[in-house]
Amino acid sequence: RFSTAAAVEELITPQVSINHTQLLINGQFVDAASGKTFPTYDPRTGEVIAQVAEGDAEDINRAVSAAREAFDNGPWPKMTAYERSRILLRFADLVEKHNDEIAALETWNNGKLYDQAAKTELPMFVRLFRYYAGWADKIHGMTIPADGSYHVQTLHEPIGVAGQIIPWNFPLLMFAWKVGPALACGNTIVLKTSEQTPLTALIVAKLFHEAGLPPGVLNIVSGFGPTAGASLASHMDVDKLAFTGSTDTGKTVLQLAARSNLKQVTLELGGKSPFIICEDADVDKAVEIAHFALFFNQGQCCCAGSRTFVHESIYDEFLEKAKERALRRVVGDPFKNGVEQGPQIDSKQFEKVLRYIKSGIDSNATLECGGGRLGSKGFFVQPTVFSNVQDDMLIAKDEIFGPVQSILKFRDIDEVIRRANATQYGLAAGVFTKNLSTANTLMRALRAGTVWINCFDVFDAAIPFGGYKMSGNGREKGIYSLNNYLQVKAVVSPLKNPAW
Ligand code: TXE
Repeated sequence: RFSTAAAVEELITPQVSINHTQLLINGQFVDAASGKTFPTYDPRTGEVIAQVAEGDAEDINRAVSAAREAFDNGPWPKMTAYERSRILLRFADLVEKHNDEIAALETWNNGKLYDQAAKTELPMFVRLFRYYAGWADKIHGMTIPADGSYHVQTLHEPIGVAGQIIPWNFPLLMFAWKVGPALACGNTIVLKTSEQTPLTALIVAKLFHEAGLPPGVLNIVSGFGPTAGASLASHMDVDKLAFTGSTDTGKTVLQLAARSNLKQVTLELGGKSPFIICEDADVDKAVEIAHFALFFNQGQCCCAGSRTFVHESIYDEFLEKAKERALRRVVGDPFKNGVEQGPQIDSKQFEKVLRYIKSGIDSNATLECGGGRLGSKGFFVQPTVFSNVQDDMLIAKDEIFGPVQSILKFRDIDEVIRRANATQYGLAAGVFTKNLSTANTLMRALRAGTVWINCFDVFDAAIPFGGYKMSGNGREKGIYSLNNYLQVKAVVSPLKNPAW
């Protein structure tokens, strides 16, 4: 039924070379202390595209020492905020100049659409750094009218060395969400990339140094979670940890932080976001947005609209059209024009998605289309739609992180609010209605960090993002993200000098 199967067999050769595979510590590319490397893959084929230095505890120690030295004694904290801002701006210009080659590497290592990387994600990356460059010289404290004859002020200071652990679904955007605010506030960083996608962070970090970033301010360690990641989370000389990934690993890093030095932790974790389509919705438009909300980025989005709630009065029409739309979805080489869906990131995620599809079938949800692998190599999955999904099925409860749409029927607003909120997660939600009071009711009742009304996945450097409940804590992007990287110091002095 999928006319696109052939498209995944003939692949375009990426027009980019891989020049950087070592760790970046103290401004230098270096091998791992152990000399070890690990393979990184092309998800279109499952073939190795490079061997990358494998950082572990010793490399994290080296990187944290460099970041500590840069914070305590380097030029970075002494620089004026304006100078820091100009480095961020120069960096943004350099990335913009190399947009297409960086995007090609992002697609090669991740499998996301080249068009999406080149025309949306890289420009968004640049925009984020320009946004944070704008903040660097606008961060300041307050004077406070306290009781008594005292002059009271607050200083907003960088926290120190920030450890950052990022996932593979948006390697560059996750880099920008974390590195941008940390540097704007004057911190230094050790960033551990995901073991699936170590390549693009290395090129952009090199460009950062070309833009004038002093050595030791931004250190990049490639490596695995239980080794490099755990060492960073439990390091005694890391002052702050920012993590994006699964809820289980979020719990682990929070424990590691608590057991070591109580470093401050922000977490951006999984989700099972409801997308609620009300009875007055224009069905064609709702189908298109709900399709995008789930299938975007191969379904590998923490905020994916993975529970499509449809009002019973339009359910049958919606279902027919949603299935038709999924069957039209073009799956193939993400480098090709017109392709809408590339491969899943790796065999582990691919198998996980197929397991959830099987669980949907076993629990008697109706498989409307898809349900299997596409092609014979790489990690392509057929766009899959389930109807008759019930709240207690695993496919309605767990984060599948793949191109699997689950459609659920509802009768009235109170019922859908209760069901939408009956989840351990609270990252995002979508509402589709023409009725303003329905939109207002749902917007207030849904327990999620973002509510999109008549749209989905609208992101901006200034819009905060983060979760309620087990989707995490803290907010990234926007003015709120700066708090994650600042200490507030209260300074108190008598208005008149005491007579001593
Ligand atoms: O996540 P992990 P995985 C969800 C999604 C996906 C599932 C598993 O459902 O199917 O998580 O993906 C590092 N100490 N999300 O296995 O393990 C790891 O090296 C310190 C949602 O990729 O959470 C990587 O850099 N660090 C999500 C990062 O954590 C550790 C995006 C994420 O990996 C560690 C990705 C440890 N013990 C997956 N173990 C989102 N919120 O967008 C692993 N890591």
